Parts: sequence; structure tokens; C-alpha cells
Amino acid sequence: MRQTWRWFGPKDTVSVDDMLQAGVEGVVTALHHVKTGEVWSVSEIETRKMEISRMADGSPSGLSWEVAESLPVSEDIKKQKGDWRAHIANYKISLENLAACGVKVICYNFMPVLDWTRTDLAWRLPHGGTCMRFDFADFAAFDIHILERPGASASFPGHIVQAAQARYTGMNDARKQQLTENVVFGLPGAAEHMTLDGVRQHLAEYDHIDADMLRRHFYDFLEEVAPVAQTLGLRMCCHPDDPPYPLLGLPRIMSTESDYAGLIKAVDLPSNGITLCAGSLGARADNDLPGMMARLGDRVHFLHLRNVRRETAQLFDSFHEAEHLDGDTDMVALMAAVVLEETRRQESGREDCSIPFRPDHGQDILDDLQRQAQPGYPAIGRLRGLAELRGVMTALRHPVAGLGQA
Ligand code: DNO
Repeated sequence: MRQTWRWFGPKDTVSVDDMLQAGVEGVVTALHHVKTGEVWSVSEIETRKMEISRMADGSPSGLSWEVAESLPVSEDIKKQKGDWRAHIANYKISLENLAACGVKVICYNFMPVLDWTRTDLAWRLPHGGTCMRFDFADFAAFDIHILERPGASASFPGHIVQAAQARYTGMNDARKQQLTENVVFGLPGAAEHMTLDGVRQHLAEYDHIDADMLRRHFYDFLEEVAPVAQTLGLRMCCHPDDPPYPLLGLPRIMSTESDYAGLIKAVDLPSNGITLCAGSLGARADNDLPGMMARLGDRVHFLHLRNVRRETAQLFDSFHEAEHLDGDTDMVALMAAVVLEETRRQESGREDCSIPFRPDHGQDILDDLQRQAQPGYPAIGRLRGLAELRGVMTALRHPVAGLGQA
């Protein structure tokens, strides 16, 4: 297992030196400043590689860019509208450029409009630190009463509709504003402060697109890009929906094991793979993460190891981001399945027998509470997660565990 870390580039409040001191082996990053649909040029990729390679005092970091997350898929491609063909052509050029620069693992997602979403970005924990949380009733209050999406009530169970009404009635304007900002944080254009009307316009574009149609568009995209990635020796890996169920009336198609089985079947090439995000998939009780790793492991090119605590027994409901070894996913069992997969790969002579993982997200603890990092990406909370995961990994690899040493 290769210990990687997401870095948002020079503007990240967590530095290259911080990553090194956390014991990171490789870097996950993206050209966040390039507009979705445009080409990632060799010179921009090289600039980022150079930024990663140097510590603050100019000495070499020894780190390199190992995973691109995300090379984003445009809304036009998802809708097969407007410039979608040009965007697919650009996507292929970006793949060529990344391959030419030695970045081999390419993460992306196919969530319409929203990427991940939460209702609270800094929810207070009993120990005084904070974490991100998704409160289903607050989300319903946003959808039904703030966004006023037609038909929104019908997409929630009755008790959640009632709870949402009570929540909304009790909310002051500041909380309404904060909830809106938190929910739209994962929207494209969020950085430009998207308005509620902007959200409504995005949603209207999906009026005629149901899950089957979105899946067809997804497979069309894969048929175009996966063979190119295969020729270039790249490993593409689709990130799951987060949360893994439909939101705002939008279809979501990468939420379950059978969705991933469908992806593999759609284009049966090793380059067409999976980002197994334990945190996203783990928000559903019917996703068995260690089992998914055992069954689909062959195509898992990247791992996001984090944990969530589901707050009720319902299939779709509230959850919060737990400590990496706590929460509802059995992290030790999942990591044991990863070690077994790596051993299989080693035995069959595969080159990719050390799967990159990152301690995805972390709680804000200690100095994180002042540092104002990107939500979910504090230095110390993630360092704690990485250290705990590294401990499990080391133990599982030890001969006494009897699992093999990839
Ligand atoms: C959230 C992340 C996601 C992820 C993309 C991958 O923190 O895990 O934003 O990067 O969905 O395409």
C-alpha cells in the first residue's frame, strides 16, 4: 500500500514540508485552476510536478505526483450536450499529457452537478474537535424549503419531511445561509459563489435524464477514454457518489457494488478501474467494503480510506465522518483484503502491486482548528488518520499476521 496525500497546490495551507513530516510517499493533486473541459497542458503539469518536488527551503522533497484527482468530467459530457465531443477529445489529450509526464493513476467521478456534499463542515465532536456531517433532515430542509425544488418532499420519507419542517422553522437566517453554502460547496462554480437560481438552472438541465440515460452517457465516455488510457499504460479509477444515493432529484449511478460490476463489464480493460472510497460507499449499510475489495480488488487502482458513522439504521440517512479506525466500516478487515489483493498481484507479476491510498478527510483537531484548511483536509487530523492506517498496514504485513508481504 502506497501512502499518498491530497495536496491542493501552492495555495494549500498544508505544505510540502508538512506532507513529508507526515510520512507521505506520494502526492495526489489536480490542476484545479484549469477549467473543466479544457486540456491539462504538459507545461502546467510540469509546473505542478516542480512545486511538489521542492521543500520550502528549496531542497528536494523526493515526492512526486502519483495520482491525478480529479481529472474532471464536464457537465456537457454527462449530459451529452453542447461541447461534449470537444471535451472528450480534450480529455484524451490530457490523458496523453499526464502519461507523458509520468502520472499514471487518474481519478474522476460521474456525479451530476454535485460532487460530494455535507450539511455541516465543522460539526462539534464530544472531544472539542470538529468533523463534517450530513444531516438528512437538514438536507431535506434545504431541498424543500430553501431551494424549493418542485416535488422535493416526495423524495424523502414522511418522518424526514416532518423533521425538515421543524428544522426549517427553527433556523435563523444565518444558519439558512450557512446550510446553503455548505450544500453547494461541492457544486461546480461554488468558488464563484453559486446562487440558488444557478443551482435550479443546473437541476433543470437534468429534467429529462434518468439513471439509465446517465449510465449510457457514462459508458459512452468510458468506451472513448478507457482504450486510450489502456494504450498509454494509465489506470483510470471512478470515485463513487458521495453520499451514495440520489440527491436533489438527480440520478446517481456509482453508489453500490453492482454499479461497479456494471462499470467493469461496460469496458473490460484493466485501465477501467475503481477508486474504492470507503467513506463514500460506507454511508450505506448495504455496501460491504471488505467484500467489495475481495470481489472487485483486481480493478481497484486507488483507495480512499476513511470512515463514517451512520446515525440510524435506515438505508439513506444522516452520518458523520468518524476517526479512521472507528465508524461503521471495519477498516482492519478492509485493509486485510487490500493486502491479500496486493499479494495476488505480486504473484501474478503485476507492476501495480502497491495500491496508492490516502487518508481521505480527517477531523479537525489541535492546531487544525485555527488553520482553516480546505474542509475535510486538515493537516493534523489527516496525519492522525495516516498514522493509524500505517500502523494497521504494518501489522498486517508482518509475518505474524500470515497474510503475505506485498
Ligand atoms: C472529497 C473527494 C471528492 C473526490 C472526487 C473524485 O473530498 O473525495 O471530491 O475528489 O469526487 O472525483
